[in-house]
Amino acid sequence: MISKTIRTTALGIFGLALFWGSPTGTLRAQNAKTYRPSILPAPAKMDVGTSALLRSGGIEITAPTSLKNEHALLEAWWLSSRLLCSEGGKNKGLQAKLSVDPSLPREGYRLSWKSNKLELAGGSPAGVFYGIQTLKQTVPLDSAQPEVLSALEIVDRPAFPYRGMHLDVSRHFFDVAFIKKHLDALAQAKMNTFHWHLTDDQGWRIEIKQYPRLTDVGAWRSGSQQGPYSLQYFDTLRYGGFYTQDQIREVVAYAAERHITVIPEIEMPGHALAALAAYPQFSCNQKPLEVARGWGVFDDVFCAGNDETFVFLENVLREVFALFPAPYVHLGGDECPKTRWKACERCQARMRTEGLNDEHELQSYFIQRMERFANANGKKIIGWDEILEGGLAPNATVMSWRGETGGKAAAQSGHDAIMTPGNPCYFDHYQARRDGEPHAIGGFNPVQAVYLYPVVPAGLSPEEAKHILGSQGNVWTEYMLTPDHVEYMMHPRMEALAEVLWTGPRKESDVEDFRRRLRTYTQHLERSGYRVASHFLTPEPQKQP
Ligand code: TNX
Repeated sequence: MISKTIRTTALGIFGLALFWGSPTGTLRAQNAKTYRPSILPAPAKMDVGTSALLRSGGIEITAPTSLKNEHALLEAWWLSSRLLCSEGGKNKGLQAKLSVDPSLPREGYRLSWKSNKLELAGGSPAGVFYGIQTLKQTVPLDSAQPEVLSALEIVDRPAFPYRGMHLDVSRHFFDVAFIKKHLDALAQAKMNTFHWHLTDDQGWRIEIKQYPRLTDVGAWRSGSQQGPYSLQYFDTLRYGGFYTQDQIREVVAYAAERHITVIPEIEMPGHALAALAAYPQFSCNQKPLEVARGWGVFDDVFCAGNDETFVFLENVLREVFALFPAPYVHLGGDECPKTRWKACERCQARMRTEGLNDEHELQSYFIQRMERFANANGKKIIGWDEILEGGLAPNATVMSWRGETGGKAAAQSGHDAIMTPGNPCYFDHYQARRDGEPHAIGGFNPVQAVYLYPVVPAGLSPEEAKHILGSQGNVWTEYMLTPDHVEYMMHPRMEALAEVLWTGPRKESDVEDFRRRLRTYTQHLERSGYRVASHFLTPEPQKQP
């Protein structure tokens, strides 16, 4: 057990100032305005009592060493919130006890805060961490006012085990500082998975020591498509960037401290132009190729007939597995045109020797072969729902993006699925129909649609429904050039999805309460420097489509 007492002089002075400032010389609960915390995602059960928690100075934390991080977080929060906790005018400081109670759900927690005693137990360190995220929202934003925090009893747990956000760093690149800020926002919303889309046609973003050209060549393009797709306008500026392996480790560790699993995505067999520009010998034509400057789907894909392609990809994945402790690796599998395979002698020969009837079965062969490698190395694979075509890899988890059909079919055949249907999980779609919105890829996914997303497709039996692990918001960045724009597209849609995934599917009648809590939450986000879209917070008439 470690136990620590911290007393900060600055806080003590603040405490005295408050007492002097009150008319009777003591600060009493009834004299102050009671602050009713607005927690987002809404906890499963919250009772707000009447006994007062007043501002006070010190904090004394008892916690087992397994909660070292959480201990530090609680301490940092207490000090930065400049709270003062006292009772009957006696400045007592906060006594906090953190613990792990394995009888609670793994990510769940129980929080009790009465007067100057706070007890927080989690089913695991993650549960304690989420309790602290809740705690951070119990404090009024402007701690200069002598508000009273009411006593709190919260029992909470997530509805879904997979609560994710995806970010495409290939179409546009975002540096480590941004990724960390992004992870902070995820953690605060109790999201537990970051799906990092690291490779695509327009840029390879992860250093692979054995294949330096992947980043020397594949991380850079000679220009970028600008403006609406229909304009077909390209600039001529060299654009790119990548993460070194040290940076990847730094991000993975940063995420782990926040109980976020980072799932890397290495796209195959399609969306591979950046890799093939670096190593054209793994394409069917084996001719020089360029990193894509424009968006879309490209015919040049990894050659499925060449054994060397598999050796290359296995070597790449070996390095990837060593960097990411996640149980999953995402192998893409989406939007792979079969044009080159149809004309490729090696691919056709592979189909004959393997007895494959068409190129869809060749795609299955490709993914299943890579799945065997991943499984043999202790990793499970995730693929976009195209991996269902031509036969699903035996242990694969399906990410359902073309509607719900893929996820439903996967669950019905006993496979796990993660629901990310374009509607409403694509956060690259418009969130409002009004003039002046920044250009988006299309579609319309307003916050409310995300908030009312039921996650589990209709028509599944309770057994099948267990295979729906959760959902994630996808942020494809063809039309998002800056961190500010990414945040504008993410918030508050991510918070809406976070509440669905944590609290459970929501009803129309929950919308106004969410909006109310979201206003406070947004103030917290904005104070921390996040850009938040305001359409849902201050609704205005929408244009007709
Ligand atoms: C489809 S979703 C893609 C991406 C695009 C996205 C744009 C998926 C598996 N593939 O390559 O960026 O649409 O919304």
